[in-house]
Amino acid sequence: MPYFIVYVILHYKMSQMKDPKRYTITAALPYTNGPIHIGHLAGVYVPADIYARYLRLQNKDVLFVCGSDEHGVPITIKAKKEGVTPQDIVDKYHEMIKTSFDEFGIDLDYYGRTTSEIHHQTASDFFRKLNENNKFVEQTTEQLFDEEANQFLADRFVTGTCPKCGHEEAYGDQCEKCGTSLNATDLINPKSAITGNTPSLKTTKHWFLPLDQYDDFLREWILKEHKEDWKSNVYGQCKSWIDEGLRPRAVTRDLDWGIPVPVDGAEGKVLYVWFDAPIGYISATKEWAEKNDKNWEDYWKKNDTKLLHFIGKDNIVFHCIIFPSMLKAEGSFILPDNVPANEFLNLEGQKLSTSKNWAVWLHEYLEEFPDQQDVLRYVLTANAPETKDNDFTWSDFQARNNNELVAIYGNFINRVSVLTHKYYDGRIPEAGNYEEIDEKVLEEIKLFPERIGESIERYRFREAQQRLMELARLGNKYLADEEPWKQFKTNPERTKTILFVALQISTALAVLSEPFLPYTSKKLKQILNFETLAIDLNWSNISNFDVLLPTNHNLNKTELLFSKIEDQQIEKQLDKLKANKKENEAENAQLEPQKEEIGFEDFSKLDIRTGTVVQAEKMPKAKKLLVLKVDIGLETRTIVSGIAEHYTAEEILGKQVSVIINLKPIKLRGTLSEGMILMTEDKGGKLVFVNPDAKTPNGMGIA
Ligand code: B3M
Ligand code: ZN
Repeated sequence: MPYFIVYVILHYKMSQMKDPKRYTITAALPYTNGPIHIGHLAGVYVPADIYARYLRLQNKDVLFVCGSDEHGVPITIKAKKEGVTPQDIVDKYHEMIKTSFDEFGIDLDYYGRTTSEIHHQTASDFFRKLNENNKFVEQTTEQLFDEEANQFLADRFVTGTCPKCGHEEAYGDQCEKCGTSLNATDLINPKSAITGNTPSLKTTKHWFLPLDQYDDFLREWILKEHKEDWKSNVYGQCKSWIDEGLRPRAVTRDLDWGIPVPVDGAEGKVLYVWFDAPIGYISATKEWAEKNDKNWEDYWKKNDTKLLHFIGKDNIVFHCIIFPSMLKAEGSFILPDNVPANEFLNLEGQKLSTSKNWAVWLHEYLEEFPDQQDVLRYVLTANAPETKDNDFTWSDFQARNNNELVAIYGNFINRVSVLTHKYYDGRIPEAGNYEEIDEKVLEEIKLFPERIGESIERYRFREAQQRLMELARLGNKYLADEEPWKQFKTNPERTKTILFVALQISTALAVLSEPFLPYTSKKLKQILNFETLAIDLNWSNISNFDVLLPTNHNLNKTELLFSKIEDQQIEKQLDKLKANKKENEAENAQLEPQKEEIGFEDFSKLDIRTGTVVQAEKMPKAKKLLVLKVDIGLETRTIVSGIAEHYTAEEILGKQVSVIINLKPIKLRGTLSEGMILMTEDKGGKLVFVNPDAKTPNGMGIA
């Protein structure tokens, strides 16, 4: 192609994307096998929401979609464990996750689910089209098989050693330690997650997407065209995958939960979850379009649409390599313009983990901090893991709330509104002549939309929020310097001007905070009485006006935007984490191996009987010991028991217990103990009694 034509095409493409006609913004579909936590929010949903809200505030045509990812192995494993159906699991968590998004102001246009009919249809059609156009290779290969469970093992059904980094708990689809995407048969020493058995090999047929055939396309599209604009963590991962050599990837599985493979000869097979899940974005768009009288294809097939995928770093290969290759193979879709993936958020220095319950769950957060969604959004954005993994700590949460939101933003707004009410009955005063500082401040306000917007458009949300806070700082400093509360008596005219200017800053803050702090923005707009303003202020127009809030406009009554978070609230959260950790350790505690086998004669030598505690007191100077009198039917025995850290004497008085009565008595701290009470431990490590589950006479034998 002649150089100038290439230039024209490239130039055309780029200028188009600079000012796209519409935006399709997707946020990774959460797996529906558990509730969501702060890591999800920080990595994906808050940044995506900030971006979408920012665009909407400029009256852009934006579609922001997400939905529940309801297929895949983790869901079936969870269902098995709980003895319910996969559908039960996804129904439960779909509602829970959807509610969490609503509560935290993740302002989606549509939240779909991959068990929906439209999705099954869309994904099946997609597969069929690729199949008809010979975009797959069918291959019969040997796959891992669990004889006992009578099931093929792929993805999360199998763990083993990562061939690349040696991590011993890599999954059959991915090593979470080094991020490599794997095939189950790559694992060294594979083990079934269902039975723990070593799998055998069994042949089965699957459909593969020959990623190796997309090598040229991916090199051109990612490594050349997006070298400059994709985040370096995303670009780097893509580059290393491509450089390592792409291999065909199976897009079907032998499973009974998922979308049936829609071709003949594929009984008992379903689509691979990572084949159907990203198509979920398209299905959600279709469902939204149907309800809103829109054309879904505009958002997926028109070149003047900018498509963006917000995801976490473990999803990069799927969104940058596999899904685009699928879209390319299909032929009629646009490709993502950017995939702004974040790194991971840790919690108090440790990796967030659903299975280990090391997390701050969104639904639980709201129980402790009702109506404080914005505080969490703020802190997560301030610490967003944009370029590297980052840490959430409760003390940082408290400090950011108290020292930034309360002390700067809240304090500024509170002073302005309280003084306006006090001096002018809530009516905006008329400004007199501006001093230099006033003019400077009023001019500076106009710079903020672009300043903040520039960071947002580069996916630098922490920086964007810092820039927003500079506006609040500007306001706070202006008031502190001008001291209207001092001027009021001596210089009432000057006071009017100061408050007038401060009210303009407040108004800009109300508009510009919305993407970051939607609840606060709403409250502030209510205080400032936006409803009766003649103009609809938004991101693109606030710089055009010299006055945002006019003289004589009335404020509504004031309320506090933020409140201080106390030390006890933070301690409570830390205690809760510690308790979760302990519980989890107990659950995962190594069980002792079985002892040596014994004959019945050995067992029958033990004389175990029911008894009742008829007297109990603490042994003096012994932290752990209680001295009990236990009625064992035959007589009443003295038993010294090491349970004082778990029970008080009062608590165990009258309890029925199981006692070994023929153990040779031993002296403990000078008291002869004539028996032993049977006990075990609960999840939290507390000793609990092993006793008959109905009241029995004392002295009954236990065998
Ligand atoms: N459900 C993975 C995850 O939650 C996955 C994302 C799908 S996006 C199409 O990490
Ligand atoms: Zn690895």
